[in-house]
Amino acid sequence: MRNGSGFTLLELIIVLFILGIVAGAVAYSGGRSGERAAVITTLEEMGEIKKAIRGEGGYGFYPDLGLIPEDPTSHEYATRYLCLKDDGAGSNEHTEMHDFLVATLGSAEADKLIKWDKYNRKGWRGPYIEPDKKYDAGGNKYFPLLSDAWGNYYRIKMDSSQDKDSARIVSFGANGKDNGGSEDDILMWIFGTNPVRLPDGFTL
Ligand SMILES: [Ca+2]
Repeated sequence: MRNGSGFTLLELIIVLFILGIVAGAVAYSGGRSGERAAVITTLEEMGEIKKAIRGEGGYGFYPDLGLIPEDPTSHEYATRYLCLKDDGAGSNEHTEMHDFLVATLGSAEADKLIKWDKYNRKGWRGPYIEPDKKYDAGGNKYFPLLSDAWGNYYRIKMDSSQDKDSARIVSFGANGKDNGGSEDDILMWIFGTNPVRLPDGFTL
């Protein structure tokens, strides 16, 4: 049953079917490479966070304060403490940092650590990391919470509070859900000997 155009309906269907497969394959490979780039970007950012906490040449959140940044009530806000700027007593960021130190160490220690002591080489001298600044609707600057390539906040987790060797930076990965360190979750230990946990099936 040939018609004038030289194609049978069956041939046309086969051609369209093959085109569909090709288009699907292209979209899939594009999606996969995008996902790969997202994992790599996330790992790079986690590396920056790790460096800000560990410090280099004695300058870092941990060497300065003897603490891992964590929020007593929510892991979501942990990385924020790395971004706060010491711009003098009375400023919002100074107060926020002081509150964190009080909650973690009590007020006597907090009062000591809130300022840099050059003789003992201890105390706060943030920021330790500078994420892109953002502005709210009123034009006021605020620090965004650091988030991974999928827009979810990094967590800092420890097996128990201030258990330094178990401290890791956590991204929930592409699905944005906490899989407890399995599936697509990405983990980077800050001090431990096991450096990173990559998503299932992912190789660098
Ligand atoms: Ca996940």
